[in-house]
Amino acid sequence: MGEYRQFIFEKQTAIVDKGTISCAAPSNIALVKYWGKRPVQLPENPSISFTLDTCHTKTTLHYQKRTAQADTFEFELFFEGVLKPTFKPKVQNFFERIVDYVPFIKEYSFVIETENTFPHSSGIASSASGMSALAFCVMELEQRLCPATPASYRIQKTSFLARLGSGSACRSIEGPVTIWGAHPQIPESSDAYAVPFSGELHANFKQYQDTILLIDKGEKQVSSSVGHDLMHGHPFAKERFKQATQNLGKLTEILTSGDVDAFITIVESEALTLHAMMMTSLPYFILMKPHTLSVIQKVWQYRQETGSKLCFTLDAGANVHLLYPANEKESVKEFIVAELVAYCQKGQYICDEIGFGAKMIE
Ligand code: 2P0
Repeated sequence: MGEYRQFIFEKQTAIVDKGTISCAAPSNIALVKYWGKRPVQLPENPSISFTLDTCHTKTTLHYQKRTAQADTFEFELFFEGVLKPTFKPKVQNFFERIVDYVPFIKEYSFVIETENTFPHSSGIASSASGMSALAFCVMELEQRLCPATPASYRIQKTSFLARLGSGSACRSIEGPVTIWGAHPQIPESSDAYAVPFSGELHANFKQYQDTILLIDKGEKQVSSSVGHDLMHGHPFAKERFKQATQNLGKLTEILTSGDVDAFITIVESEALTLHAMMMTSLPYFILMKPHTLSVIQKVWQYRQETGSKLCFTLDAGANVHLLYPANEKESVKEFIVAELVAYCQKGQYICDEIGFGAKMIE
């Protein structure tokens, strides 16, 4: 913890008994992937992502000052209106990791109400949006206890706390593009929190679209935490971490220059490399499904035939994220309906686009 003393809460200046905080925090899709970490939640390589918009978690935190001092956390958790004791260990673990930085969480009892805009167990990771939403609420409470906290500090600390909940969550606080992990060409970058991409995002990438094809909604056979762990002692790990660092450097230049073809090459290579790491882990595993590969083939064919700038990326799962410029919205939609919906479970897909991060809601 020593390194991050700047994030330890020190001076309470306001008295806060009870209240409510509601926020919405989005999911994000990595362009250069985070895969491999060291304790506690520090990435082995830097990653960069588009913040999403439609896919988000809404969380309401009701807080009430406890009457007696206690050394435990007190909270109840409702998911989509239903009390969910099974979700408690994740939040308990999160609170344990952040308590040194936000000690006041022991002084309150909480009721947490949370819901996702995307279907439950759709294979879309809810940890990024869920943990960033909860971190955002906790930081809003800190703000109420010390209203003079500068906004820049608050945003950075929110990302810092979110990371301790789930690595990729730290990239969901801001948008439209964020970078997590120290990178030699990006002086403000850090392993401890994400920072917004500071370059001028080229017009080609504004309102970039992400349509998520729900290929397989089943429970993943190998969780991301196990996958990250398998990068320890992985024969290609060292080269992979080096490659990710290089790809990130190139991608930040591409996001400014607007070279969409170069963007496609890096993004698709990153997706396949992520899954190649899984396939070459010991034990090895495959998260793609036959329909994942069918969609990839179709995307390549479509691009060759039409000159479209449509490309794909993958998360740690079978679903395919289709990325494309806003001016292709109509044509790609037609292509999806005609050629790709058949590969989606129950024909389901979600249309999203890049967004601007977590925010308070009424
Ligand atoms: C990413 N993924 O960069 C990569 C690409 C999945 C594939 O970060 O253990 O849920 O909570 O830090 O963030 C998924 O892993 O893992 C992930 P933890 P997380 O988005």
